[in-house]
Amino acid sequence: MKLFKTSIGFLVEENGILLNPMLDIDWDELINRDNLHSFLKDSLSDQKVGQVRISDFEILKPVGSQEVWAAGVTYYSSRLARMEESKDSGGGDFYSRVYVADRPEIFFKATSSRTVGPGEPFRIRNDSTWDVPEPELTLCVTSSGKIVGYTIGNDVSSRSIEGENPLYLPQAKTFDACACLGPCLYVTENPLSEETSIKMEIIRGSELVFDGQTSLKEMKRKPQELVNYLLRETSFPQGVFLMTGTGIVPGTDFSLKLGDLVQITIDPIGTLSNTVGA
Ligand code: DO4
Ligand code: MG
Repeated sequence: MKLFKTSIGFLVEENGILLNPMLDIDWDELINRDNLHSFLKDSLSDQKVGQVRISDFEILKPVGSQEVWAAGVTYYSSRLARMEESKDSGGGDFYSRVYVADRPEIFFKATSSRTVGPGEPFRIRNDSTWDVPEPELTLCVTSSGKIVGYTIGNDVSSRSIEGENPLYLPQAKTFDACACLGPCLYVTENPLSEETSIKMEIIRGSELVFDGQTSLKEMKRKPQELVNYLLRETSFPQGVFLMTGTGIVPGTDFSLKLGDLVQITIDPIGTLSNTVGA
């Protein structure tokens, strides 16, 4: 089922039917439940639950006060891209080593306040010359380390800054409006299938300037493996969001421009659409 955060509560969509369970509960408390799926099921069985239309609501980013973390170099295509962009700075070897190492690359991406939701503009850095969106399956993880939902993330990145020196990674990754999340939390009892596809289109004016596709099969690490590393020595009292890395990298001649529309689709979660803003 899909769980949407709105300005006046939350909505649940199941089998194409959108319902308002009218529960007076804080978002942080709601999504930090290990039994989120059964909790939502039970709340939908209440007689007072009414059917609604999504167009009557403002859909917000599905994050409360949680931090957003990200894994990197989890797809072979990302390993290749990182090696290419950092070859002149001597950083390439780090990426081939982390791809095969037991310990994954995991980094802090954003506070909730630096993320944007569906339809909201995101930013690229003014001091960067090469910028890309990174479409990533994003895990909603409880404080006990359970993956209770999935959303779509865009780990917006500066390739010129991360390529200049791997030590610049935090500046390449974290800045105002540097991450997009949404449109909902897909809450399921079963892990997403490896056949799940991730697609990205970038539209400039009316022209499709990039489209690409991958699938979870191509991901080298398992979602739970990444979560276990993230929580090893770090606690997240309200839970945490974890982006799982990109498997789609536009060619070296591509850089985002102001006004570009980025559409990322992961069925069954939906499509996350955002434009590059000032
Ligand atoms: O090591 C740099 C970051 C890689 C990344 O963000 C990704 O692979 O998605
Ligand atoms: Mg990434």
